[in-house]
Amino acid sequence: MERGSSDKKPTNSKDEQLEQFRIDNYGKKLTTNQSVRISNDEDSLKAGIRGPTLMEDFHFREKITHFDHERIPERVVHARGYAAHGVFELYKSMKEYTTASFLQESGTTTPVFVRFSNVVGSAGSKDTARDVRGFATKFYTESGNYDLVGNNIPVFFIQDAIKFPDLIHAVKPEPHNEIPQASSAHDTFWDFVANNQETAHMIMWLMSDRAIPRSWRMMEGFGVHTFRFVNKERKSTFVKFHWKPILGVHSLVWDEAQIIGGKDPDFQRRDLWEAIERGAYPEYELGVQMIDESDEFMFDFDILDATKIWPEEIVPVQIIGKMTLNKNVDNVFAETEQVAFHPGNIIPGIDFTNDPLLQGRLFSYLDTQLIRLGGPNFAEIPINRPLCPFHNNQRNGFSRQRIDIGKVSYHKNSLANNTPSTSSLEEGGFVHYEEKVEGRVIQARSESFNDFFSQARLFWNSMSPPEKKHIIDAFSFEVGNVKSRSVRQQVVDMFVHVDKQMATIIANNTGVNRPNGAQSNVTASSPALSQENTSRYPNTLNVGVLIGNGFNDAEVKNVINLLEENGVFIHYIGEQIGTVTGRIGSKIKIDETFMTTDPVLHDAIYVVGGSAIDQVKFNKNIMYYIGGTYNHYKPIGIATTGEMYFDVPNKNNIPGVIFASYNPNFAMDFLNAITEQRFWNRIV
Ligand code: HDE
Repeated sequence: MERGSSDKKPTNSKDEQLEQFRIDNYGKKLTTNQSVRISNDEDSLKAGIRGPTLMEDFHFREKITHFDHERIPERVVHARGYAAHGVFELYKSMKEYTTASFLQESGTTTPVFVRFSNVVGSAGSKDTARDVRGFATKFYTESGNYDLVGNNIPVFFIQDAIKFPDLIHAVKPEPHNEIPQASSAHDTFWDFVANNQETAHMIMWLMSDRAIPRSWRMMEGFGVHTFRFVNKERKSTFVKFHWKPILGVHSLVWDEAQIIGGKDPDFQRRDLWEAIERGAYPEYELGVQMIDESDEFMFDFDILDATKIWPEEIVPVQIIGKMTLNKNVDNVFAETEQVAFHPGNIIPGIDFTNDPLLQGRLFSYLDTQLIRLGGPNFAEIPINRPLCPFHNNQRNGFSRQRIDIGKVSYHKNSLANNTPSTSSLEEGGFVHYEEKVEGRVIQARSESFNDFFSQARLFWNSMSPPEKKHIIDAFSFEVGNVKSRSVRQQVVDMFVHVDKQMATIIANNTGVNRPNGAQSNVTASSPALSQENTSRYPNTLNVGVLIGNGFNDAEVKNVINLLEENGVFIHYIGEQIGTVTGRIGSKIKIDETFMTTDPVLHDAIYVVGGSAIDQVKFNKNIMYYIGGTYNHYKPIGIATTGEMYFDVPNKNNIPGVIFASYNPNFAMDFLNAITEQRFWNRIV
């Protein structure tokens, strides 16, 4: 029996608000939108049983017309996305720095809605493209909606919003043939990069493992820009926002990401959906970096430049709260597609800075939403409604839902006692921060924005050897796909400023001359940038168990129990959907066959083996799964009954391959290997 969620208890105040809009069609009579009951939904009204369809068939016309208009424009960027509901809980009062209502008392909880997205691909493209991930959070606070519209990379390609259309035109499929989809590996993108060298730092991140996250649950989020906190005394502090995933930051391997794109284009949305459905709620801590206004010019980078980070070792991240995503949407169109994020949605206690990238964004979001959501009334769409009611003199427009009563719709007035009335600062009115500004009207960029390579090199210096190798491989793939030799040469000549050895290998791999320029002389590194130093847990990693009949009941049970106790997700993979039976009769339900899944879709495999109807094919499949898992550096556990599939000398010296025979600690060793996740020192 399939039912909507309207019979479930609301999880928080936003959920309660949404509840009044949810419709459960289960068990109801079919009607038109005018509520007229329908007697036939199979055949249109015709003049004669084999005759033409009649115009007067109002049900047919209404049904088809509605269908014809079902699509709205996809987002011009971040078109492919997926969202979930949750809650943010404050650990630590930030009263000293800000009056933002949701940051006042520790323990305060605020409903949130989060949309993750890919920037480049169309709505129907694949999840695992090499790309920046959007990480947009709407906080439904008591003083209005606050949107933190961030990415999973802390810097951006460009410094001024006026260049955004150029960047996006260059990275999207080329206009003459609409190729390639969801990929930056083509001429126009790299031509843009080489001719706009402020991109250098961002490109290092984009070529790194950060651009192919294992899961949205395992990536960081960043507000990117410098914002302000403003406190009761109207003192402002510069602030950058960070989301830190509790599970640590983990990535796919590029070859794996490409295969997943075909095997399961929905890999990341499925991962989020399933984790939430299973109650393994994704969690992220909110961190802030703060710089006192008086220290604005203390750094060797401009704090208004969105191509720069504030290294965590210089400006520490203070953790102030935690967000938990605990509910999937009921309807992707109504919620995920219609949600409208806007960095301009701020609340008292938070304010903007003069970052020219942020300033431009403040115009773009509302503007794009006017066309995407069909007019100015989209704040009335349930997912976009604030929790507190809103009152103003705005009226009319397409699809107005509310019925504002009375004849007064202007300010100031006497007929309605001058209401709705404005609020003073003390009453919670938003008062813009009174920043002192002076200067000439000028179209130019501050010289303090001119250092493009120091932090790009800082990033490179901070990478572990496997991470550096992945970056070189990514460049070799991306630039190798560029047809213009001149562009390939320009890219190599640009990235020599980051690292000469790196650029030389890329030059060799892409058939251009070795670069002559000099690399930046930065020697510092920032350990916080390397994923090598992240946390590792087995929770929610998924292990494919390759199993047939005749397994060792006690051995398998013991291993699976330990993995499940530690939060590992188990998927039994066999010859056919059904059950397999152990030596002493225990039954295991097979969830997936070798055909329906693939080694790229699992974080590790446990090779149990056994007997099958077509033993030759069964064995061949197991060998394929071992090969795929091994080549992507992932853990492999070999049961005593699986030995024959991995018959090599020196068994104990293969990184991340754990054998059960003669090993009383097999289950724990395998669990530790799963937790480790990748074994980069493996020879593949
Ligand atoms: Fe966006 N961006 N952006 N962006 N952005 C949009 O707004 C834009 C930038 C980000 O899940 C659009 O409603 C400009 C930085 C996310 O619905 C659009 C510039 C960051 C999302 C737009 C930037 C972002 C968007 C398209 C250059 C990270 C998806 C649809 C200054 C801090 C939100 C829409 C969602 C979406 C404009 C740069 C994050 C066109 C002009 C930097 C997460 O308005």
